[in-house]
Amino acid sequence: MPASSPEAFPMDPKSNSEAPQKTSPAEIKYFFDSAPPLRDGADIRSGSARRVVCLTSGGTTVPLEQRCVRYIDNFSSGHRGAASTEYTITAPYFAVLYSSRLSAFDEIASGSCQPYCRSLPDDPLLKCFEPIDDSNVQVRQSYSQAVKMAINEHNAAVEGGHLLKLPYTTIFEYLQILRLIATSMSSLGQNAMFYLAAAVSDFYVPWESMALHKIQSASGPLDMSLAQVPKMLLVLRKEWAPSAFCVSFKLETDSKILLAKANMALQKYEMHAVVANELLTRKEEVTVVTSSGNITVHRDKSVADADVESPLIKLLVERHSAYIADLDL
Ligand code: 9Z3
Repeated sequence: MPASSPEAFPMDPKSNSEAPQKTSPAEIKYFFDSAPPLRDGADIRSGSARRVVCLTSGGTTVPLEQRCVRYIDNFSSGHRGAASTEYTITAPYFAVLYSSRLSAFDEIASGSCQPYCRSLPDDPLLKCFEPIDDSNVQVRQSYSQAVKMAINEHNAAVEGGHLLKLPYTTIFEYLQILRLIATSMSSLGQNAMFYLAAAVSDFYVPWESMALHKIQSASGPLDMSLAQVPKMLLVLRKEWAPSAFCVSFKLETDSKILLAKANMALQKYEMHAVVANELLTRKEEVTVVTSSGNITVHRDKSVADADVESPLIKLLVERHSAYIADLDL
């Protein structure tokens, strides 16, 4: 008898008894086959309602003193991460955990570029606002649209639970936050994605061998040796979040070595994609290096204000969906 028809389950004469009844696989199948289709079922099946991206941005600092006055920095304006966050939230992702660089000193407000603030000037407080009398300040007309959009879209993303911001400054904070996020996200399996655009220090001073106080110049030229920061990408892949889709970035200034280095990272750290970019052209084009070949993504120059992150995120979202579909088979 077909399991899809109610006749498959004639009433059991003992059905009134107190003994727990065993549910047959046919009953379970009938229940689900005959249930009215779930609203949003397609979204849930495709995983889009549960997908989360951990997106890192900005450059990590390496302090030279525990009570830090001086530090070594890694270049990154944070623009790539901020733009990518905005596009990722509108893609079929439920949430973005955005870890970005805060200023090296608590007293200084600016760190790296933040989502929804890309169209604001560098010093928005001074440029966007004007005092109108002794106690009131207003937004300058020329910036009112940009300020309104930044506040509305940012607040909607945060209040809607789509954007969680986790700031870091030093290499110590960055890697601890990454490990915390990754181990917490491992339960999402293949629905988790890592998009590691932060520029991460290769060398550092281990905390225990670091001077406590400001290094004195009277002692003569500074001669210090830096230890290598342990490579964490393979640990992320193998231990912290083994089923997640992982994208790392490779930055070089010499175009001749860029693709070879990106390929090396792809293989050595078992990334699903490595985005290769050159410092001077990073806003115009990037090459996505994968085991099935390379794809170069360009900014659409025919559109004013177009950026390379829009097609880049589109491509990576497609790749992540294909990765999930493959594992689901
Ligand atoms: C990148 O390559 C980013 O695309 C940029 C973005 C930092 C160039 P901006 O923030 O620039 O928009 O100004 N990030 C990763 C750089 C990095 O440190 N990669 C490591 C490496 O190259 C691997 S994790 O060895």
